[in-house]
Amino acid sequence: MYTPAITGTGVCTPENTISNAELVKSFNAYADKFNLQNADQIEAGDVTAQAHSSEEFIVKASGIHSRYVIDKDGILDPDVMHPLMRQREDDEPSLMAEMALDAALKALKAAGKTPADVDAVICAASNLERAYPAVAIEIQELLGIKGFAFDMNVACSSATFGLQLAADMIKSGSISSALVVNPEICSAHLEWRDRDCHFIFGDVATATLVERSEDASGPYFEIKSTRCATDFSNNIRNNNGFLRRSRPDGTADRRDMQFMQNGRKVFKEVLPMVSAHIGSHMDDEGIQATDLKRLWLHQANKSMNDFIGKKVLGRTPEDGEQPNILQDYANTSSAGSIIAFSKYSNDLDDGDYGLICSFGAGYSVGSVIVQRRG
Ligand code: CO8
Repeated sequence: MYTPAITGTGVCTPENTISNAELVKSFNAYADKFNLQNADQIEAGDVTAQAHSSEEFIVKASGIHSRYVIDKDGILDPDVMHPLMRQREDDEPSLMAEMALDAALKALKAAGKTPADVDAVICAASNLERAYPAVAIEIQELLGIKGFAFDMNVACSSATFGLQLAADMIKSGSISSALVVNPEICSAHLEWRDRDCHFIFGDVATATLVERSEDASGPYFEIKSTRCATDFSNNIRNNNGFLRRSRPDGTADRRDMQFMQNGRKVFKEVLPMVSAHIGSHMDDEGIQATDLKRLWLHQANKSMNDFIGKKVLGRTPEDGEQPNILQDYANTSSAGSIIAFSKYSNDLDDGDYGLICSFGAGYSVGSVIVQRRG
């Protein structure tokens, strides 16, 4: 049995940002136009008028102030309201592969390694740019990695589920290292015309290099234990898929072809699930709340994280104990907890424990207990 360790992480952040003020201004312009164009049906009660969004609501309900996106112009154009991305040729790198490549090169650099040191690539994300060939195999090719690669999807929990797979393969000896990459183009499956959710998501890619601890070139985080759990729910759902064309009304623009959620229910049901999951994972590993130096939680909602932090630690977390990045990045699905880990882990001391946890659609929850070494 080998000991798996996180030896490097990387984040690819798009250049464009959208502030809440910009987002609300464009949404409200869209809503006004919609209401004008549909005035007669609204008057007759056949169509519901679009209500305005508000910056105050967004910050209060979510803690989000801004988000990074690949294309800003399309999203903010009241006549478009979605990102515009050019069709790439088949012999060009796909967008997800390009973002993942940037994050992967940063993770390799942080670990002091090259692609020649990597045996496998796992592309774990909440949506894949195409069905096949796997995006992971394209990333493997771009990096010049031998071995194998595959895609997987557990929505917001994709990164922690991917880390469990990588850690288990390294433990067993079937591979000695893996890159787990999480390219998340959430802007392309978010419904920007729905005020209930238009503020929630952003784009980013993260990469985590997992190696045998004995191969680490510098300080690293030993993966002490991982735990994944799922429990079916329709409260976060996206009905887009390859059967779309076969259905009589299967247009690409139907509301349920984008992200759908019952946010209130998710909030109420996922919180106890996550708190209990982390609690029993720590109990089984003999880790006390007082042992934990840091919690890197999924970045969906500030109040949710405040609640989980308090439940896990048994007190209100001190500044920096449970870092949030969602105020700047919004929810970036599986990448969120890895961004937090990447930005806020280097200051831990030898022997310190921390916990990475993601949760979301499925429902799904994944936790990874790590210990700083060196
Ligand atoms: N501006 C003003 N008012 C608004 C707005 C707005 N933008 N939006 C809603 N309101 C109104 C509502 O209409 C409602 O009005 P009323 O009381 O008259 O009905 C009122 O404000 C309150 O609305 P909510 O009850 O919806 O507000 P909440 O306080 O519940 O906050 C949240 C909404 C922020 C969505 C919150 O419920 C939440 O964060 N829930 C948890 C969500 C979560 O964690 N989801 C995980 C999803 S991520 C995941 O699993 C990955 C999926 C794959 C990625 C997809 C990428 C696109």
